[in-house]
Amino acid sequence: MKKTILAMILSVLMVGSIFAQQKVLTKDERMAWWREARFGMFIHWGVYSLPAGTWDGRQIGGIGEWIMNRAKIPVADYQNMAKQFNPVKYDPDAWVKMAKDAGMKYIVITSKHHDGFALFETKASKWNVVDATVYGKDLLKPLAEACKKYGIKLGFYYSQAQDWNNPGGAASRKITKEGWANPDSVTIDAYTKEHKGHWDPRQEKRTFDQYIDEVAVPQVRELLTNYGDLAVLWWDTPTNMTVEAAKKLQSLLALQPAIITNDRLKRPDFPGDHKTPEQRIPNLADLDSTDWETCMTMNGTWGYKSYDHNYKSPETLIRNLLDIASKGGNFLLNVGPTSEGEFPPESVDILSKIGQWMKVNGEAVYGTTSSPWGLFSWGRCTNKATPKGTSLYFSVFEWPADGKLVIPGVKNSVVSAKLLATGAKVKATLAKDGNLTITLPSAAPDPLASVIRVDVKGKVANQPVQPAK
Ligand code: JFZ
Repeated sequence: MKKTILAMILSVLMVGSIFAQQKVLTKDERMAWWREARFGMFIHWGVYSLPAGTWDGRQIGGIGEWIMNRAKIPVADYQNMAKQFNPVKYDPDAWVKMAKDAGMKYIVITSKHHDGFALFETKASKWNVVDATVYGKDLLKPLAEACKKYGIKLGFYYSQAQDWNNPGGAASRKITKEGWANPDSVTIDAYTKEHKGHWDPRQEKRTFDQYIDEVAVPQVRELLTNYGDLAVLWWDTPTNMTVEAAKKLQSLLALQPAIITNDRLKRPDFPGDHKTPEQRIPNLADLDSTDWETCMTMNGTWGYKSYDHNYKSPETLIRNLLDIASKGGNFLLNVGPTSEGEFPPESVDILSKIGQWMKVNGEAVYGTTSSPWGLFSWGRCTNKATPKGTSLYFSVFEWPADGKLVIPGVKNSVVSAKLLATGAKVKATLAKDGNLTITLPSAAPDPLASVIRVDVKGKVANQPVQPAK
């Protein structure tokens, strides 16, 4: 008896001292690396990469990871299909290296998407890569190791509410235009209407609350415990979420004191640390001081679809990144690997082209803050405080025909100006009226986006947004 009491007192003291050592971080402290990073990789990977957009010989419309819902595939059939999931070419080291070489600073991967399939070892459900596939190994452990090796931050996407295979999980019928390749082809049959989105009685063998307690909460605890330091927890689609369920999930985040979360746990009471505009870049006028991250696909789907080759150009994606950085946001660019575990060749090519550009021009992105001028018709601006003043980065999309770039309202004296692409100095003259005229070579040195860095003295005040030449 005495021993038990002594043991209890000791353990209370130990837990107390662990908490005492744990410094509570402010939001600014937690967000510091994220605001500096600006660019990350989203990875949507799961057993949906195996049908890759085709079921029963039919091409299923919409985004690939929704195939089970879109084609109303019965639970047994979907799980039977998944047994063949065997990503023998999965090379997490190569994945992380591709992200790093592209200039990305963090990775967010779908640990469990709406089909409920866990890419990790879990005691809460047999519906996971170890127990339900021939592959039989945790996919996230080696990714976490590779991220550590290359100094890339790792985040987990977790679909906390929607789960079409673990009984009790929600099934959304609400289809927003964003995220769907062809919203017109959506049909909702009478059964799913009556069954709140479900299409298989097996999906209703538990209540939503039971699902939260028996699957979501234990799995999120596993994710926050078994993979070392986690940078981000990316919730998604709060269908049917209750405040109680959200509180349970949110309280688990204390397991990772530095973690950052998004605004998709439950709306509107759980805003998280940042907003998540999807497939679009917000207009300047719609932004407030809240941190934000645009997530976007390279083609038209998040999860791999064998026949979607409609990729955006590296030029568009680099300009998107510059547009986003000029407005103070982050860019989370998606890759949907194949069921064998490879990035689609188009994605590999795009990543390497972005990487080549970032190697030369990355300083116009990392650690920058939004443009003091708003948008220019010919391009974008980012800026960064230096020990002596400010570096202004002008990214030119439309090269001026007369070789002159005029920036109005400049009050700081110019120290130097150069093209990042060639390193060549350019003439930058500040007139009395505040017009800064940069004289450029006749052709753009980089067809994707040419950056001119102008170092000025002092801080640069925000300018009234005005259309510039
Ligand atoms: C969700 C998922 O359903 C989709 O599969 C993908 O993972 C994507 C990143 O997130 O889709 C959404 C979520 C939110 C909105 C639209 C699509 N939204 O807020 O408009």
